[in-house]
Amino acid sequence: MSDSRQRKKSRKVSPANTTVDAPKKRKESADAGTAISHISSTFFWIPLLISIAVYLYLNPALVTSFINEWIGFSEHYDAIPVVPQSPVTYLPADVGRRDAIVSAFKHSWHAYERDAMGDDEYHPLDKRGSNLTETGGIGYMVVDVLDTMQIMGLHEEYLRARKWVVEDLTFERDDRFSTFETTIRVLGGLLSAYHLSGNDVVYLEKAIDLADRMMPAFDTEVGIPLPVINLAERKGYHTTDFPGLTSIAEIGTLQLEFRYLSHLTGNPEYRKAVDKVMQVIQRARLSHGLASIFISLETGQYETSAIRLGSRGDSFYEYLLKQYLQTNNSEDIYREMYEDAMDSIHAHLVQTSMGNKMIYTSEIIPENGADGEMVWRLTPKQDHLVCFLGGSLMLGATRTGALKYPVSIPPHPDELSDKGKRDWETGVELIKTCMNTHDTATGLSPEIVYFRVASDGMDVLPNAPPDWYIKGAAIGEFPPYDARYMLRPETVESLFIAYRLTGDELYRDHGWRIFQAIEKHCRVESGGYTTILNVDENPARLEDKMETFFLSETLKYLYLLFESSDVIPLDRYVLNTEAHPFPIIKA
Ligand code: DMJ
Repeated sequence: MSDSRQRKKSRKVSPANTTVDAPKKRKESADAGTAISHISSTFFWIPLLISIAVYLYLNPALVTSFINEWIGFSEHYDAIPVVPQSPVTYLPADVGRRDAIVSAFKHSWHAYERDAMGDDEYHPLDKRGSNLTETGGIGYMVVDVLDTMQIMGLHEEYLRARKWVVEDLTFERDDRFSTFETTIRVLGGLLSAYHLSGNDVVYLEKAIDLADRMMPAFDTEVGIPLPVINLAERKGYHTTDFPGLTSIAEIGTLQLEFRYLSHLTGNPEYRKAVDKVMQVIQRARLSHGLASIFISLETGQYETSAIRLGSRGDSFYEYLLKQYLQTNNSEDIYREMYEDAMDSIHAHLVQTSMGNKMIYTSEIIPENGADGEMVWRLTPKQDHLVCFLGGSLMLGATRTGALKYPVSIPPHPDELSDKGKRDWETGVELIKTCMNTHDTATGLSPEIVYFRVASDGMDVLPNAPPDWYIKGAAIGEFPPYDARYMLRPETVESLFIAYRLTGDELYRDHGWRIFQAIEKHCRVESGGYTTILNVDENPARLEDKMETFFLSETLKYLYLLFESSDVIPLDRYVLNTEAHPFPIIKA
């Protein structure tokens, strides 16, 4: 039974029963029939109306969904409900902050529309667009951003974007595109736009066309997809940098999209292709349970390479949990793989910093030892990308680590298993650490930080930072790559999840501070936002690029952080790694 239907049922039964019983008793002791009738009518209707008013006050989602339905907007959130949402789970919007995020979105989108409509990427300083290849755009920006406009209720902008999809979007492009990026941004964007539009078939047709062009990438020896695809040729390719190899994030972050497409079309081939990839990954498990970033396309075995939760590794771990959630917690194999991975992360990668005892994650890197043998070195390096993990661990704790479901908001310790408590605590601490990396001249976090360890020799330096530093950053020199902030979403993604799971205003305050820092240092007055080269430089030097994930993820997560919790509720949606919401489906 649906969530709202269940609520409607209880509204009809319980208040009416109690109010009808009370006047009946009075009737037995009264003499005048007319007076009884008047009193009973008064005592019937007033408590009933009060009960309904109280009930609606505690369940504002009922009112909003009724209004949405009335104005024809209901399909946007009409997903399959998994569990009834308890009234105490409702978190109201912070309207002022939420609307400030919408203004930032408009500031970006209108500039892109003015200067580069339809191009894959946008350069706000030059006021121009560019494409991934010379054959023309594949809707990288427009499609990645459709659902943000739907969620924010930007109807005019959305309709113009939809028109572009109908009239101009084509995947008949004779060049090579990343299998992974095309899946998470374009296929994912089309699928969520399809759902949120109430099944506008335009998006599903485009999604099928795109997926069919990509399917040949899976025709390899063991079934793991080639990292590059020519969309016009319908043919997969190796990369020139790492022929014969692909990365674990690239092959482990396709599953939500292809499975959802199978669900929508009834065609099992998409699902079978990505299921096979998961079987290869499962068979390749290394004894320590962690994934090296590279895997051989020929053998399906891991290559000796770095082990990390950042670039080339990150979203593989994210999708282990989300595959379990997408299938309504029904496929235990993904739960087992996720729990196994989280155990290994805790056993090998989670560390405590020297100064303020902050929790962070290390990488493990293969190197040549003194005798020429291969040795593994623990490296205290954490990418900004790893900041997705705090929220992911907290979300996992309330699902795979829950002793009852749903857990309270925030969960009571009795509601979590020991591993659930462990994951929750690590998640909370990792978010604190990620927030601490915003303690820079701009208030923005660098792309990569190193945590201090005894062997780094930095304790001989005056003013050595107590916990972390940006490697290679020196006053007066061109900033290292690590020092940049490129409008990434991972910290605000975790803040959004943490807020929804705790209701703790601290997370909204953190998100607001990050947004204000973005406004101050990344905003381009003529429109758009851009990358900054050094988070420790104020005023910051700019680099002319506004990534699509700024609009599809960073601003969407910020918007959802300040929006009420009945918009994209986490018990009904799973967000792909590019923040495209898909409804949780029954297996
Ligand atoms: C996004 O494209 C996705 O989140 C991906 O998984 C890795 N990170 C970028 C944004 O930082």
